[in-house]
Amino acid sequence: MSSPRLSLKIAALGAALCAVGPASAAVLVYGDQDLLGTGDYGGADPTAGATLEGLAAGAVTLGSNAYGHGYPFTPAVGDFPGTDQIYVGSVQTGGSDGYSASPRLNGPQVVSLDYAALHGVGTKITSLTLGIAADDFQYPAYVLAPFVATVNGVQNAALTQILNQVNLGGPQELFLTVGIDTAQLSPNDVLTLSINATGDGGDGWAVDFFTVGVTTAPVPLPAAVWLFGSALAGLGALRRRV
Ligand SMILES: [Ca+2]
Ligand SMILES: [Ca+2]
Repeated sequence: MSSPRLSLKIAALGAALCAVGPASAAVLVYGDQDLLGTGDYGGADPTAGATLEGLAAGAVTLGSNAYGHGYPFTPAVGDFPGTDQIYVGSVQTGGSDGYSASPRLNGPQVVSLDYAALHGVGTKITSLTLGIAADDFQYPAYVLAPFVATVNGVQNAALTQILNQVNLGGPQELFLTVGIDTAQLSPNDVLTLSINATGDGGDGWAVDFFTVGVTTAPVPLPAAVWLFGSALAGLGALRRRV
C-alpha cells in the first residue's frame, strides 16, 4: 500500500506528461521608444498599424505614421546595443546624407535579440515576427548604397527589399515588421540581425527599437509517452482508492 503522498506524486507526474498547453503569442521590445533619443512620439504608439506577431515568412507590414526628428544623436548609457546609434556602411567611401557626416559607426549593424522568454517548455515556435523602428533609410535616393539585411547569417530577401523601398527621405522613422522563416531560427532562441549599406556606404541609418513577436503551439507528445503518462495517471488514481 503506498502512501497518499506518493500516489499524489504519481498522479501529478502522469498529468504533467499528458498536459499540452494552449497556443500562445507574445511580443518583446528591445530598446527604449524615445525617437532615437531625440524626444518622444507625442503619446502615439509608433508600432500602430503594423502587425507585431503571427506574420507568415516573408510578409511585411508598415506602421501608419513616420516620425520626423532632429539629429545628430548618440546612444545614451544603458541603451539596448545597436539602438539610437547612427551607422554607415562597413566600407564608407562617400557621404550621401547628413548622417554620414555625423557621429557614426561603420556597419554592419549587428544586433542580438534573445526571445527565449517567449518560447515555453514543451512548445514549438510557429511564427516569428521581427519589428524594426527604421530610421533614415534612403535608398534608392542614393543609388550607390543599397542595404543588405541578414537573419542568422542568411540574407533575408523580404527585409532587404523593404529597407530598400521605404526611402524615408531624411531623418524620419517608420516602424516595420517582417515574418521570419522558422526554419532559419537558431536553437538557442537568439535572432542575430545584421544590416549593412553597400556601395559607397554613405547613406547613414539608425534604429530606435526592435520587437520580436512569437507564436507557439504545443509539441505533440510521442504515442509511447502518452501511454506512459496515462498509465502513471491511472496507477495514481488506483492507489488513491486503495
Ligand atoms: Ca540616410
Ligand atoms: Ca531608442
